[in-house]
Amino acid sequence: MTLLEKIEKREAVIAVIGMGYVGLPLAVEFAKEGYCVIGVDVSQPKVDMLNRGESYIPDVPTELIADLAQKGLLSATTDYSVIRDVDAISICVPTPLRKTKDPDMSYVIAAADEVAKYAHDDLLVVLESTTYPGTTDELIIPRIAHNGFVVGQDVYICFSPERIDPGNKVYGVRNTPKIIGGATPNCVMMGQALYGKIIDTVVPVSSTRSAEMVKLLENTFRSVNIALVNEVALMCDKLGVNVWEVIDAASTKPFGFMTHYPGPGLGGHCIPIDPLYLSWKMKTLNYTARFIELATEVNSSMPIYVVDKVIDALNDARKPVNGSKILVLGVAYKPNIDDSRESPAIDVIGLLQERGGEVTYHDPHIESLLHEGVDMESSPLTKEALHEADAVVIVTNHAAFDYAWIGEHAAIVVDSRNAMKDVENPKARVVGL
Ligand code: SAJ
Repeated sequence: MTLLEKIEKREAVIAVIGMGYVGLPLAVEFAKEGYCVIGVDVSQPKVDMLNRGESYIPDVPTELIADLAQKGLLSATTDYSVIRDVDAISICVPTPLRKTKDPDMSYVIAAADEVAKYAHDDLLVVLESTTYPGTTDELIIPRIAHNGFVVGQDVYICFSPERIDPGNKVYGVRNTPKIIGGATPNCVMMGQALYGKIIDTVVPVSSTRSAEMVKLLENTFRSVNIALVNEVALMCDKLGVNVWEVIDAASTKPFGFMTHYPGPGLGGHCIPIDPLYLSWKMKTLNYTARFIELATEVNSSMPIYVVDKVIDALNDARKPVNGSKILVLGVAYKPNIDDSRESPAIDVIGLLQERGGEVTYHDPHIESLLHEGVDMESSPLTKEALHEADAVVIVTNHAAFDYAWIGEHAAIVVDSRNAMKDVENPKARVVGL
């Protein structure tokens, strides 16, 4: 049976490499469609949890994993040799930055080397990891083709950017349109045939580079627009104008405007990082991606801007930061999720501690925070804790917080998310951005 026939008959065996917040939802979607899916991950604990029918990704219910595992449609392993017997592979490994802010392609290269080891005729390989234009052509194809396979004839290679939005209750794998670019027209056809079985809308583009660039445009667009409103917040502060009112009013324009909000900075493993993959690639072509560099500069300056607001608010109360008790509310990188990677809260906490602040935090979704220089446990959010705090800083506006209650019991609230907007006449002094 050809690969296309196996795909059509749902008899293709699929491997998903990297069972994180991108790979697991994708694997589950294929398994729900009736394909036999093998998750390949370097983490033995993750592999064991999946094989026990347990989920470790909040957006993927354990009951679903248990059901699919019990039906034999979903299993996991650390052993790449399973690739010998699979028909299609989606690579969903991390693409972080090194300390030098250069792309760290080690995970992609390691996965590609393993795939190349076990590659065989009639195999589809799709890279999903967000990366710079040229990655698939330069790092994936040479490794897979190294075995003498003809790309587009013996093996099929595509790039299809992931578009997972953690915590999004409306858009998931199936109803988020998926871009796919192939090394050859035959590759796109094969990629579309497979992804079209689990995703309502699959959008082909003319090359893998184009598909890689689509994703970077999406996330650079977001980073630059967030930087714009962050700078507008700084301008409004100097003008004595309420930036949130300005944005809400501008948002009434039914065309030609897209709402973004200022905040304490950019978190997550996508928006702060992906644009730097593009600017790095452009540097190798002797081009400076000016918007990306400026947006990075503005967004990176927001944590200190928030800390300055705290310092000024304490100063108005004749309290030095040094020795003051400061309670940070919300350390996840965005509301209602349990992920603190690259969270601006880490910078805010570090900057306050450097100035002698006695900082504690509370986040209902994050029990402990262990990042460069910050090693803390979430402290209980009680009336007493609010009374004892010289200042409370809202960094992440989780829905779980009772903002009226916070305004009732805190002395000072520095609100970097306009979370207190609906609280009428709070006892606390509320300071916005
Ligand atoms: N943020 C702002 N102001 C805004 C929007 C976001 O300050 O107006 C901040 C958030 O607080 C967060 C960071 O930016 O710290 C990133 O926010 P995000 O909503 O982009 O969150 P991510 O990184 O989990 O998800 C994004 C996806 N989000 C949306 O499209 C809504 C999307 O850009 C990508 O699909 C995804 O990253 C990815 O994996 O690339």
